[in-house]
Amino acid sequence: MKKIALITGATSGIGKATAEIFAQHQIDLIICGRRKERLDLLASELSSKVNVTTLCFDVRNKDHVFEQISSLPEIWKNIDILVNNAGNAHGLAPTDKADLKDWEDMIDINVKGLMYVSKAIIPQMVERKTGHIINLGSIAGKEVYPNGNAYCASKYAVDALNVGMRLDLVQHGIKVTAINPGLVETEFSLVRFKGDEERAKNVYKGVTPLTAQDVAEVIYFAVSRPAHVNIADVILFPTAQASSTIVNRII
Ligand code: NDP
Ligand code: 8X3
Repeated sequence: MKKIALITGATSGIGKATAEIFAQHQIDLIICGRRKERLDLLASELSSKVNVTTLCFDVRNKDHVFEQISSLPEIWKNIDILVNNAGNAHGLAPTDKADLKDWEDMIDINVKGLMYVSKAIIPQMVERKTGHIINLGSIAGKEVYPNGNAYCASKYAVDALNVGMRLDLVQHGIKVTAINPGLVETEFSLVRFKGDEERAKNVYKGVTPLTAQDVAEVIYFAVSRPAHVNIADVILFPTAQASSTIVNRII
């Protein structure tokens, strides 16, 4: 039977690449993000392959998240796969200098946003005794690095929520998977450095980083395992990376 996936942050990077690979494998899509034009464009590109609908919301807006998800027509309500991907880093500065608003945004988006979307979708999975939740963590949620402070805290929270979901939802037959990448070249660094293209490019200087497609392939691998197999937790690095801080740059 055809499955339905809801992907947050599908307008760019890992979320967009995941939507594309899911469409190639006949998974119907609910694609989400704030940038409506991008959602509409992606929907029109993928709708020759699968059924696609869009939901435009900011994951920080709790009421809007619940309204949008409950507004889905009946045929879209049975979501089999939730990809909790929306998120970003904002800033890279030491604790004493970091912007408090950046810190608040990362907690509001990466942690609270993921909680709102999950709480809006999990009840029907519990009722149907099936479902698969993919949470995008990060190596930043396994090892803190200098100046990573609140971004790392947000991804450590995702790591804990991932384990918590798996422990609590196992009795309902729901799979929960964490995908924790290292360096992936997307719009991530451009957002982190507030549009500073030079600084964003430097993050990947001398390395071949992962692509969004590399991560999406691992996500598709996880969702395409047989019913009795759950990929619980994956760390995914470019070959040149060994930890949050050890990167073999050839410059
Ligand atoms: P991108 O910046 O390319 O994509 C981020 C996506 O999140 C966009 O689609 C954006 O959509 C969405 N998003 C951001 N803020 C909000 C919001 N407030 N409400 C709704 N959607 C939002 O980055 P990546 O693809 O790299 O990041 C995806 C995930 O992967 C994130 O959780 C990130 O932390 C994680 N990750 C990334 C790594 C990397 O090196 N790139 C490594 C490890 C993990 P829109 O702006 O349209 O709302
Ligand atoms: C993104 C990877 O190392 O920039 O989560 O934090 S890193």
